[in-house]
Amino acid sequence: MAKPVYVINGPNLNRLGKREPEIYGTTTLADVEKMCREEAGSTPVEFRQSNSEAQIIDWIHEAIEKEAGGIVINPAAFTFVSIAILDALKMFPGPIIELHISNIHKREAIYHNSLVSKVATGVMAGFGAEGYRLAVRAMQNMIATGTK
Ligand code: CA2
Repeated sequence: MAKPVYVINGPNLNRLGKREPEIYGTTTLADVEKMCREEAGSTPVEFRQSNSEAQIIDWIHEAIEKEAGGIVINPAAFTFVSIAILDALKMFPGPIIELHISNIHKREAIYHNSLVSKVATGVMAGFGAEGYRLAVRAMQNMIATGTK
C-alpha cells in the first residue's frame, strides 16, 4: 500500500466556492477533495480542513507518525503568522508543497511574507482550485524521485 499524501487546509477554506468567487473561484472544498482523490489514483489521500491552528499541528504530527509520503498544505492566513505550524512542518521528513489558490504575491503586503515557504519543498500560488490537482501530481513525482 502506497504511503498516504496529506492535503491540509487552513482557516476559512471550508467556505470555498461560497464567498469571494472573484478571488477564490466557485469550486467548493468538496470538489477540491474529489479532484485530489482522482489525481492521486491508488495513492491514499488524507484530506483535512480546520479553522484551528492546534488541529492543523496535530494533523502534521499525525502525518509524521503515519510516515506519510508528503504533505500538501494550504495554511491560509496561518501561512503568515504561525511559527508553530512552521515548527511542526520542520519535523516532517518528506516533501512539503505549500499551496495557495490565489497569487499571494499579487495581493496586499500582508500576504507576501510566508513563514511556511521557509520549510516547503515547493510553493504554488495563483492556479485557482486546479492548483490542488497540480500539487498532488507534483507531490507524487517528488515522492517517486525522493525529492525533499
Ligand atoms: O489563496 C489562498 O489559497 C490563500 O491561502 C487563502 C487565504 C489567504 O489568507 C491567503 O493569503 C491565500 C484565505 C482563505 C479564505 O478562504 C475563503 C474561502 C472562500 C471564500 C472566502 C474566503
